[in-house]
Amino acid sequence: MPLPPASVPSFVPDASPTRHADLRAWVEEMRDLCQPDQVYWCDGSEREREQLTQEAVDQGILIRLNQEKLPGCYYHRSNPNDVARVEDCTFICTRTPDAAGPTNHWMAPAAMYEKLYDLCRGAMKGRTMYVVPYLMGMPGSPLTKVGVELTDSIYVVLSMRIMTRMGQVAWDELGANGKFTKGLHSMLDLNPERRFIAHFPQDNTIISVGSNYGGNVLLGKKCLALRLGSYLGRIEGWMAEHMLILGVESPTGEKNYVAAAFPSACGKTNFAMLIPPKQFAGWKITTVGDDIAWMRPGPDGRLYAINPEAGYFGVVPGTNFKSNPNAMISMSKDTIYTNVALTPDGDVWWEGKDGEPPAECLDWQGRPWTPASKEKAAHPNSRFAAPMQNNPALAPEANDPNGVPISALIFGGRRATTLPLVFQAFNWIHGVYVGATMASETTAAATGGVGQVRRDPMAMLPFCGYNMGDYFRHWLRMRKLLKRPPKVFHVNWFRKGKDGKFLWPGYGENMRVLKWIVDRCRGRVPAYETPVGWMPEPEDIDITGLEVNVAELTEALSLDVEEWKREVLLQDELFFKLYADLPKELIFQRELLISRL
Ligand code: GTP
Ligand code: SPV
Ligand code: MN
Repeated sequence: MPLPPASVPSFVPDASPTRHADLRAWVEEMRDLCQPDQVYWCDGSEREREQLTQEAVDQGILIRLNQEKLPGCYYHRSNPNDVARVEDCTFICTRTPDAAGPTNHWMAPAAMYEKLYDLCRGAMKGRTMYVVPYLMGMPGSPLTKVGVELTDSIYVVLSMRIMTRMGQVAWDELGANGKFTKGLHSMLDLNPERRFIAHFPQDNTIISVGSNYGGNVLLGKKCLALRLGSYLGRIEGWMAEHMLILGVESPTGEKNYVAAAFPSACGKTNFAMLIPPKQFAGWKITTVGDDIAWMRPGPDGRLYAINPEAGYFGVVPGTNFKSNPNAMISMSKDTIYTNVALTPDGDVWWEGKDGEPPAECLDWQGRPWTPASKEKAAHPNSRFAAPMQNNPALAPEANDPNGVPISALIFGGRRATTLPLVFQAFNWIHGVYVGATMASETTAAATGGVGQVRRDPMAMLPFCGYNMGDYFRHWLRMRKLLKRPPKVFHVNWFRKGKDGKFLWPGYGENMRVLKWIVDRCRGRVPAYETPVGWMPEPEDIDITGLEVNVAELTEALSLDVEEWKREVLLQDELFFKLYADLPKELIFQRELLISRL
């Protein structure tokens, strides 16, 4: 469908591919508000992708990369003031502040609508409003949701086409009367003072203005799949979690699935695409998802998970053929790179890529860069958006509407001290306590300081769309809906020795810990009881062929009771904040831990 020329009356109802009356009325209302020159309804076709890509290149929004080295790949630089999620500008607009809870920013819905509609009034003059229909989930899954994002950013349209099942497939799923999440996005003038990511759970609506970056604007991802998703999950009896999902296949063909919640930039994509070390011949890891899990009780009483996304929006720096070959291959074609460095031959570069740095290139802001430069060439939160089909380890089950049965849920943070390499929670309630009290050092994935330890319950602190105390209660309640609940574990790949170096090599070697976890789920390995949970003896973790020696592994697994006493005190910060809403089970768990210590 060619773009209508600007002189054509801007809204042509018959151009709409849907008979959905509410949707059409809403699009018309938003067109009146934003006053774009034209409205373009996306169909998700290849032809449309080509046309929009060409237009983005013509407008300087995308740069075509070297098509011999990187077929179908494009390069984008965001505004330097707009490089990560902005938690301070993210709001949950429930009717009462209590419903959003003390860990979310809140504003009354009417006040927020007024503020944002004021900002959007006429904001798309001279621009096109793209109507982007998309699915979170696959056609036919009971968990799948339809979203429609109105946006004035071609970058968003092209990224949504990679990250979600976008286009006709969503119109088909929606039908004439289906439910859908409304999303309105305008870049405005990218002024951080006018940047808001607002969620209206009661209206199933998201409005995002003033940004053009990742989780702020790809509204299916953090806004729908996690913030509104978690809100709906509580009402509808399922869970929306910030978790990767992977399959573990043993040499005998036994298959297990695990889901793991690590905070932003703490290793989900790497773990989901892990390649086992050569000592694990015959073991295979397959990726179901790398960021988000939607889970519901299945007919057999187990917890079943789908990945609602269709692509990966992954951290680039540090990715190479040694740390994550599957990610390297995933981003070798049909990928949009954002905020990495650009070499003179139209290739991309970043800190931690294989090989030598280029003698010269342009950094993420377009400034000349050489290896002598003091600043980094790629932004620490530079990202790739790649279709999941590119991943050689993609699990075929990633398209299964029923999802996969989860044997283990794994929590993990980036912790230089205290937290051992791995431990298993005593039971579900203790597991909820372990998840609720987890913490991690902050990363470049959100604006603000980097490296400060903060509580990040279930890796959901920035993503829980309602009161965190009620969220814990929902986790506890899910136990009653499950006959065979997953076992719960905690891992820490990031513990450091006295020399300041990581004690554990991480990446593919995490297979060694994952094997212990799977064996625990199947009741095949012993564990010993400690105050914090069940733990392996060093000899239970296979370190053959590793540079790590038994002393280092023992240190990675060690528990220091004095450190743990401090840890429990640090948990108070969150518990005090949530005290009024905290389920009493968690307070009992805390008492039990203190007495064991
Ligand atoms: P989001 O996309 O922000 O949700 O991040 P993520 O959780 O998917 O994190 P990702 O796998 O992209 O890893 C983030 C950073 O952690 C990268 O710089 C990785 O190189 C590093 N990392 C990942 N796994 C490990 C590990 O096992 N050990 C160490 N030391 N670093 C790791
Ligand atoms: C995260 O920050 O957890 C991400 C990146 O996955 S973003 O999509 O920007 O939220
Ligand atoms: Mn994430």
